[in-house]
Amino acid sequence: MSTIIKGGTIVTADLTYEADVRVAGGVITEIGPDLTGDEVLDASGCYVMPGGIDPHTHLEMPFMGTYAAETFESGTRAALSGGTTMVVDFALPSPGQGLMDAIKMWDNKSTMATCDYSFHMAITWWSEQVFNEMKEVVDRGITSFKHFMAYKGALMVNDDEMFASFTRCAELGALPLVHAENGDIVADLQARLLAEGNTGPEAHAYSRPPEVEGEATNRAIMIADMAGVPLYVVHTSCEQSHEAIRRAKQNGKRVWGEPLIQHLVLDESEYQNPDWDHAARRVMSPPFRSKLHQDGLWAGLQAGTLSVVATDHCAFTTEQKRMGLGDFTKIPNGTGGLEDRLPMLWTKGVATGRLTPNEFVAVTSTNIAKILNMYPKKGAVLVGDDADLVVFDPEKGKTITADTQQSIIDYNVFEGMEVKGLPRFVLTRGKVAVMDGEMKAEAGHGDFVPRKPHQPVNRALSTWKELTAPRRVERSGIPATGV
Ligand code: DUC
Ligand code: ZN
Ligand code: ZN
Ligand code: ZN
Repeated sequence: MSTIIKGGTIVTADLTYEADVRVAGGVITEIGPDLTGDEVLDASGCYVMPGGIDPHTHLEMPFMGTYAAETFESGTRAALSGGTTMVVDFALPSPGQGLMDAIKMWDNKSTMATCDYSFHMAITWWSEQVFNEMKEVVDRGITSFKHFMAYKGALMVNDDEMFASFTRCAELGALPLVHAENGDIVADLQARLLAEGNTGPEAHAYSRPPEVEGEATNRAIMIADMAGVPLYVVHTSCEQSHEAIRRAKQNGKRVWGEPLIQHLVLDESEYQNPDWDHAARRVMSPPFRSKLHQDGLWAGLQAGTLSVVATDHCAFTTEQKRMGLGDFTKIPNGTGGLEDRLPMLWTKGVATGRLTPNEFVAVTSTNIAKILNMYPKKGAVLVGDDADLVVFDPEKGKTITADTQQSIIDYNVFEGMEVKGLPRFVLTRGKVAVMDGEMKAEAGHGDFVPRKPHQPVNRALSTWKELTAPRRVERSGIPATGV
């Protein structure tokens, strides 16, 4: 039994060409002209691309006194509906909890996933146990470790803990990730704003200015360089952070930045909306920025100084958001976007001429597959690879609304916006999950994707060690003291 994707234009990160694709047994078995098979999917007028990979989701995550309401089942359904065929979620131990214990919890939650998934491991506390367990985590196929530089008193790690963990990552061939915001300063600004009577959601943005992100990004880059390890900066939202990443790249450091589709499209004016619910639903960290920062993020994607577009999908219901009525610091931080990332990036990026279709594939799929060491199993259209594919119709449009979304959240931060460019078919390991717009995804179809440690060649080319390694000065005589 084989399925033929017929008459489309294949678009990968580096090639555009016309060919049919044969899919059998969950993988691509043939690419070429005039293929025939048992089932034919008409891709005429469409682009056939590697399915999107969203490397930044928080599904069913305990956070800020509640749980992200999007489940692995609804979240991956939303992903597939929008052409994303893999998510990488964060296994998050509570401080004091073992890492392997957290993996068990995430294994249980993810059994209902409709598409493939992998995990990053969050380092939320530090001890000999954590040091030792990091090796087990890597052996289990989880080779990236996330560090929160914010959320003081909860998830935040200090510089000494970060340096120890980054050094351990270097030993294990693992990749450290950072949520880069100066958590001490955020906590201070939050307290001041509250004391001055600023309790509304707009104060959330005032408590997390671009400077706290720029400072932390630069600090994390320097710490990573001293540990001799590459660095991936999640949700890069502002020019201060982008600038630090750009400078690091220019200096030969392996550092990657990840803007979110929300930051690329929505801006800080959302927090000025007189409707409390409207503003609170858009509270996330880092907050939305000004148009100037937005332009900088687009420029970074064009220049290649920013590498991946993700969502940080961490979705709460309106009722959950209302936990923060009267105190903005208690509004659960997070927004959704899994379903809309590809259509929105196409509409605002490709249709406007900012990105080429090949660049679109690079930043939504291929780059992260390479960074996370799962290329070309994921992120490519090649014979032998997983048939995670999106057949994308650039002429098909819709108005985004929560009424028709797969996500179980009662609103959508892009509500009312038009997109042009939607999946006609989506295949997850060869199985058709979206058939001409109709959702056919099956709970439990998704598999965990283990990842191998990076080869030494992928490690950071730190100049710090050679330049400042201590060299003892041999002296022949001891100078006389006193006169
Ligand atoms: N930011 C959010 O807005 N939500 C989840 C975690 C994070 O860093
Ligand atoms: Zn995060
Ligand atoms: Zn974060
Ligand atoms: Zn996140």
